[in-house]
Amino acid sequence: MTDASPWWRSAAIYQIYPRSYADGNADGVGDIAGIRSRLAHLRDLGVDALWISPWYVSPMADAGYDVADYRDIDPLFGTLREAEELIAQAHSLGLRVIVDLVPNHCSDQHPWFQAALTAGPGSPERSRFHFRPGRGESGALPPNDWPSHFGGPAWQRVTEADGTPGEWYLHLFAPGQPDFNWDSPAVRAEFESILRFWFDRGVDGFRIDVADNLVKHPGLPDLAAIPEGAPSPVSDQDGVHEVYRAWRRIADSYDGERIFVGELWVADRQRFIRYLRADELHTGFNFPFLQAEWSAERMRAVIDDTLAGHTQIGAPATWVLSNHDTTRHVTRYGRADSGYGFDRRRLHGTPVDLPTGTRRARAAALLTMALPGCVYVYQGDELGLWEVEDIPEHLIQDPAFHGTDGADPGRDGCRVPIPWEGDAPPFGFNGPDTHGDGTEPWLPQPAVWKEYTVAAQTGDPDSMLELYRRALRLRRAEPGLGDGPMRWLPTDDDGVLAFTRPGGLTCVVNFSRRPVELPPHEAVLLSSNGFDEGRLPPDSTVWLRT
Ligand code: TEU
Repeated sequence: MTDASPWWRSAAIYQIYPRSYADGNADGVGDIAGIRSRLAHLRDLGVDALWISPWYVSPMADAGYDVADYRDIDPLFGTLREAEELIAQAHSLGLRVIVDLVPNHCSDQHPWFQAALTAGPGSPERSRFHFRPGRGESGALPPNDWPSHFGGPAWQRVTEADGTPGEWYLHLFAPGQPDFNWDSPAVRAEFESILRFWFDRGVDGFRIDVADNLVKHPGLPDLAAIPEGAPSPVSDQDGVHEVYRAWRRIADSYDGERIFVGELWVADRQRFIRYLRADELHTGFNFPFLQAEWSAERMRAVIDDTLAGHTQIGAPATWVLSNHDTTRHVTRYGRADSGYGFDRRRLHGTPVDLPTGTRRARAAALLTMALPGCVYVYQGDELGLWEVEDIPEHLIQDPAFHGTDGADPGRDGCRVPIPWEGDAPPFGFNGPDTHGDGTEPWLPQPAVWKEYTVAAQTGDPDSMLELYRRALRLRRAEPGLGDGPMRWLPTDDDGVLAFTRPGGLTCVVNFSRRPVELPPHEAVLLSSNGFDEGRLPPDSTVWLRT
């Protein structure tokens, strides 16, 4: 990490899911006051930046990913003033702030969508969205065969002003999330203005929600009409790159390296890196890495593929283990099938070996922090939290659950409020003075999390939290970590990965079932799970000075 390299090529970035981080007004839902009261945790952890999931005005049809006003804060979370104060406070602690931008769709309560409903078919107001007549004699069938990610068709029929059933609008996600029409100049201008609004307030960057989905194939063709192997009509259309070129010009017009990170579910690496060309986005989430099973072969393949692609384009890689949409990795790595392929339905409730998942999560943390590029920490990763799979159904809020009548267990299991301190729920979630009383957190926390609170883990050398703190501190101090080259080292065992970084830092990961000899070294800098008679035990990582 040289001084000349911009911050975003090496950063450790912490994801805050605001409704579950900390609750400042004790109403059971996290908020900006809560984040501000717990910012010191992030400073002590040693991250460089925080990314805050959406905090804008929203009816919460999808936990804030349905935005009704992009320039104000939802009262559930606080006020615009508080957001500005949070940005300033974070900056004073040396933390950068990335906000979440949701450009693919808004809320059905957004004034533009409300105006589109009123204005009627053929109006300029409707041209900002994808309105179409239905199929069939009376237009009672959806305009095409696209499914929504949250179950059912991606189309909802509206009632026109005269009370008759009318056109349909496209929503790739919940019905409360109408998709914008990115062919509309008004939509493009609006988002450029929104970028400026937040850049003017000092934010250091944007995470772009479903960044590859904005532009749709013209004509919105049926999926059934797309030849096998042809590109999807809803994702990764070539036209989307022009949007990001325009955004990059705006970011570059501000001082201080303002950045974009794209949520890009683009599996083809060559297609993925096109988003990271020098005049487009700075970085994108490396989901193939998140999805990989816990095996040396698979991990090495995905690391090689990642680095080959990113080197080709000159962009830094990112390493992500979990986020607010995916099964927590302690749980994933504790399952016989440790990959992630959006198959929550298949894997939910299948056996989990938490001790093994936790060992592997520790090893994975050190692996990600030793790899070249940026590393992401999802709130609770640093506490070793796992997916909560027994949330009572009546408390589940995720539209992925409700839209599929529960066939998809949804994502609330990785969104359970953070345990901060104390012996009983809400574990200080709604303030240090209110444990044991006050309003219940919006999702219940497991009672055993009393051993996983920030307070309980602080000072315990064996805790996940202290491992993260030590690792992040070392990562910052070691000039060879973060951005820069890495070189694989040969190993005797094909269940072991070893690589070295500049400055003589070697990282060894043992995926095998046997303890393995360490390569020659001067010193042990950090180990995820200790040693077994001087050898590296299974499911462990060590950082060596060589
Ligand atoms: O997620 C987009 C996405 O493709 C998935 O991760 C999605 O959560 C999954 O398909 C649902 O089963 C982003 C946000 O991260 C997610 O929280 C939002 O729900 C979604 O976009 C819509 O804004």
